[in-house]
Amino acid sequence: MSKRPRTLDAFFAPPPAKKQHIDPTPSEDGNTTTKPPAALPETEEQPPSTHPTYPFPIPHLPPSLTDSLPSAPAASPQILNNPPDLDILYYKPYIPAPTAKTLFHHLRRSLPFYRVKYSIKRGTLETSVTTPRFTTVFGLDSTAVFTPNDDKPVDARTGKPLPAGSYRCRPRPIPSCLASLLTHTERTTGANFNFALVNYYASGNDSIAFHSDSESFLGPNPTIASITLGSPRDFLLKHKPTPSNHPSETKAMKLPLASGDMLLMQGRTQSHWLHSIPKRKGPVGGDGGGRINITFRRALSRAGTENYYRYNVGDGSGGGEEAYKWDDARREMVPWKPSGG
Ligand SMILES: O=C(O)CCC(=O)C(=O)O
Repeated sequence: MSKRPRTLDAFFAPPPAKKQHIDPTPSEDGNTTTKPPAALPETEEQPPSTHPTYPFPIPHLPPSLTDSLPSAPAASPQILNNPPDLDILYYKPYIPAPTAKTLFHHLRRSLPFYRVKYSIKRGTLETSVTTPRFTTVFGLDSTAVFTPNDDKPVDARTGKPLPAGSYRCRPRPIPSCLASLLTHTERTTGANFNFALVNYYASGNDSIAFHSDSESFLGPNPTIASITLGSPRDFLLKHKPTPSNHPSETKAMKLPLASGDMLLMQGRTQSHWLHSIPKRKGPVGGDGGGRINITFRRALSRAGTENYYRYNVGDGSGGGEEAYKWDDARREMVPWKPSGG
């Protein structure tokens, strides 16, 4: 693959091509691979993103990276479609290691995170749950849009302001540092996204339980791009139980995700498979054990917006949960206070 010196901004700048032509070619292990798209143009530095819903301004990506960077994606994806109902493109990596490292540190330092509490009812018993990782979310379902000069979303069809109370939550526009990565990922994959969900796993003790992203607000067979930055973690997959499951289908698969890797989950993956990041004992390695996961998705209705903000920022009744911000001196997320922020 050819290499030329490029900036980090250039790496994530919206590339010119509309949609990549997927050209499957066989690889040594019998799976198929696809060819990467062409190189991307350079762009100017941008000011931080601001919005009344952000607890603090969110910087744009750093203007330069001295390293030489290859064209993105850094490797052709492996197609994982051998087990029944699985349809995943595994980019290993999508972002080359030096860029992934810079991006990890930039996003960890820049984004507001939350440790959301919510309650679940099992029968008559109500249990309080604290999400076992830091989360944050930006975006808006496809029924509404943010216009450049409007703080509030407007109706996507008419462009008119939405009636008061249309959303219980307060949707946040996607800041430029994530928007450029989103646009690049859209061009790489041919998918369209309107949400960026970000998880921060501070250590091996943070996790996400087996689940599928199969909510009706994503529509049937949603396409979800999932990017890993920072420390490596195992991504487990197992087929949802069905009466006729073959034993080989119910066996969990393990993908050892490293910094810069991307999974493009599509087709029947969400309707038939569960995935998780289990807790990990002992040192996690790389970047002090911290890992960022970004998922880009497309929500089709307001229910998606309400759900994503409820579970990734907080219920919004008192303005949301307390925001956390990375503290470089303490090497941890600390509650963010406007005066000390
Ligand atoms: O951290 C990951 O790789 C998985 C995240 C995930 O499954 C989710 O956010 O729904």
